Amino acid sequence: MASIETLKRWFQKKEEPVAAESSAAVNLRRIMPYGDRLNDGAMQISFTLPVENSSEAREAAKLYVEKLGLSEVHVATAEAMGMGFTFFVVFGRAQHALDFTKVKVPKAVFEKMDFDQVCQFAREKLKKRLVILGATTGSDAHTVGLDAIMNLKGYAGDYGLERYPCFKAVNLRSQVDNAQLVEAALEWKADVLLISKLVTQRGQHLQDLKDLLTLLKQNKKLSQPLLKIIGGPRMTHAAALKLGYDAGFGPGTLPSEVASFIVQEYLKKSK
Ligand code: B12
Repeated sequence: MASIETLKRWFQKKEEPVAAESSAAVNLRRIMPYGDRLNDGAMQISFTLPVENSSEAREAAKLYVEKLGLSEVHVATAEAMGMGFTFFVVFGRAQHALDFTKVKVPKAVFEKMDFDQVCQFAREKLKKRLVILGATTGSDAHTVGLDAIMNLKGYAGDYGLERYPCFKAVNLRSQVDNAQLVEAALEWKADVLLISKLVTQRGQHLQDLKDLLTLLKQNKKLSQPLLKIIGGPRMTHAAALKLGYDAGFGPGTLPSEVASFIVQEYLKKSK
């Protein structure tokens, strides 16, 4: 384990005048990791190697990070992780800079509204109580994300969809089969499907999501329009669109954002 003094020395190695540093403006066309000084490239990486903790293991961790292109590599922590595995925390300096102005991330386009605004919008423009079915599908047993969006009490001080009088929100919970979900959509005459996916081993979540779309397309008795929205910590809007869904929501999503998207998108699609 590295001492605090060693780490301090590591961070302070680049001797640049502090005054010049603090007055320097961030150049968004050339951003770099920041540790102690702007643009010092300092990064912390953690990973596990399948070897016993030893001085050779620590050297291997250092060599591996150097192979990734980092310089001034320093192994800060090496901890045994059960038999034959060691966990490392390593510092190093990156060389590369990135043009932040060129980074583009597609996001669902909608106006963010609060609880009352969503209800008013639905009352005035939809004139219909939307039926929303939520499920975590396939083998996935994670329910917390979907519950955060749907539960009456809500998430982060934001009411869940079950609270909205303009929605009939039904949470089918976890490990729901694609076929079961389609049946439920028919039975409830669903207008919106909310699918949560957390477990992503070997891309199985993508296959499940593709299979669900195929099943939905085959069934001509489903309500139209039918919004299909997916979410989860590894989900992005771009990935959802690529799969053929209407939107994808990732970490930190609030129920009111999903509610806002639903009412606005439903109106667009029903015209
Ligand atoms: C709690 C938890 C569990 C609990 C789940 C309890 C429950 N009832 O949900 C239990 C212990 C059962 C569990 C089991 C497993 N888990 Co687990 N689990 C977690 C953990 C710690 C937290 C997940 C969570 O609740 N997050 C909080 C919610 C609020 O966040 P969220 O899901 O991101 O949701 C937000 C957004 O993504 C979005 N959202 C989510 N869904 C939806 C849906 C829609 C429609 C919309 C609009 C938005 C939306 O809105 C939410 C609010 O902002 C994560 C690690 C982590 N820190 O994330 C691992 C994690 C998800 N689990 C993982 C794994 C591997 C497993 C197991 C396979 C472990 C095992 N070997 O047995 C099993 C799988 C069981 C199964 N069959 O699914 C991995 C998944 C890795 C991967 N790439 O697939 C993680 C990432 C841990 C890790 N780093 O390895 N797990």
